[in-house]
Amino acid sequence: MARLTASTPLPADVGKPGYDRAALKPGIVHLGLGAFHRAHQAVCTDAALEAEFGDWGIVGVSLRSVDIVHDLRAQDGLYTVVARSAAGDDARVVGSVIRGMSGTEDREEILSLMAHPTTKIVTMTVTEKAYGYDPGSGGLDRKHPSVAADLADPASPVGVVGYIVEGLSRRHAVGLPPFTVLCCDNLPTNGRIVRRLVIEMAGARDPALANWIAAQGAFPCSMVDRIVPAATEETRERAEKLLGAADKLALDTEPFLQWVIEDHFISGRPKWEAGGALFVDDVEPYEKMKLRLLNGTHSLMAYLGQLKGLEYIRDVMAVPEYRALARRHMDEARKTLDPVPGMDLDGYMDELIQRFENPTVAHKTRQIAMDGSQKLPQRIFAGAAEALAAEGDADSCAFATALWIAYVMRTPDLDDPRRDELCAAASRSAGNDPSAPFFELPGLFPQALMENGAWRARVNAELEKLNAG
Ligand code: CS2
Repeated sequence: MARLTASTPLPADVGKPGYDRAALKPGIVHLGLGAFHRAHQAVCTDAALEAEFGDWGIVGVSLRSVDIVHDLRAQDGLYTVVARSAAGDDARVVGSVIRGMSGTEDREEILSLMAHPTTKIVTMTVTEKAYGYDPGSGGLDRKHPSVAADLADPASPVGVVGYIVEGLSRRHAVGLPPFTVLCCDNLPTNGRIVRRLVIEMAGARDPALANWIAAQGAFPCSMVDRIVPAATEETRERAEKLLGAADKLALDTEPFLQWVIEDHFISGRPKWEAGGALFVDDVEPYEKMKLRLLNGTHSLMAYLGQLKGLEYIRDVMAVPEYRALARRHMDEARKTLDPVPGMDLDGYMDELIQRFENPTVAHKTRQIAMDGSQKLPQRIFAGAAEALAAEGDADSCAFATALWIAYVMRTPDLDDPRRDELCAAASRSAGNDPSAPFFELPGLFPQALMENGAWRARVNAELEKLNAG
């Protein structure tokens, strides 16, 4: 079957870019061309362009992979997103990504584009582990491979922070304003974290550059939400049937999309509100809500599913006892949240349950279970520490922690950047304090949890139950 390209005639029931794509010029460089970006920000940008056309085309950069970039070129930047629910499939061909580039093949071109006057915003979705953030110091983890490489050779970056610093440095050198840096990863106060990492790395090469970024830069925080499972052969086959053309980049997702952004942009932005984005003064309450209610519960279910042999989140939700555990976790996490402006938290939680149950979304527990060391601090541990400080209940967080430890102990091919340390901890686990080697890992648990004997005993009790069962 012929490949999807700009000249493919699309069926009437498939959504398509409602603007003159040939006239679209780049204004955004996006780092991290994975499924999440393509089904979230790119979709929202498509709607923004339709509502108010402007020079906001996205040049998508994959820092490592070349295949996706080649596929994108072969399809003129086009791909399909199918929003799936029990009510049916809603397919849309997205046009906002006008080009792909790969860090492996096109580094110089990427940096030139970042330093070009037309680039107004650099956005990213590179996952938690890519930043080289040291939660202990709040700054750069100088042992992180790409951080170390970019500190040693800043003009030829390989990591996300290195690219941003080199791009900003080139703009500084020619008297251009900085681009706005918009982080779209699941980190709390993501903009503030990235700002600190960028300024620290810039300061290591040129204090004047760091001062300029600190004074002139903009790093709005944002909370992003859409469940986007990794694409499979089935995803591609479905898209092919809907389109009548082959699409190697097709994605399945859910109908839901949320994006909450601090409205602080140096040189303008697309009309993202047309795609459902909400602009607010302070994203933090929304981030906490999402990280603790959605992502925390997701992680709990992912480890539970992995331990019980359940492949998808929807399978975990189909077991009444496990569904109740998900609900219990949300009820506990909710108590640690401040009011969230304009949000009805009960309604949000009910909707989450429905989203997790969506029978048409095949979200693998294995996918969510990866990188636990990078995810649990903000999803589980921070909320547990706050709940205990307020003399509240953190039993479900103890249960989630025990599930993760049991999963680490039983998974020989663990997918986590701290794999070696975690496996070493697992091999030291023994006696009546089996979680102790995990609590000893640096920069993982907050001090308050490390020092809370009663909560640790609870983790151990849950772990023993899991190990016995
Ligand atoms: C998931 C998230 O993989 C994971 O860890 O919890 O990717 C989740 O699906 C998204 O944050 C939803 O917005």
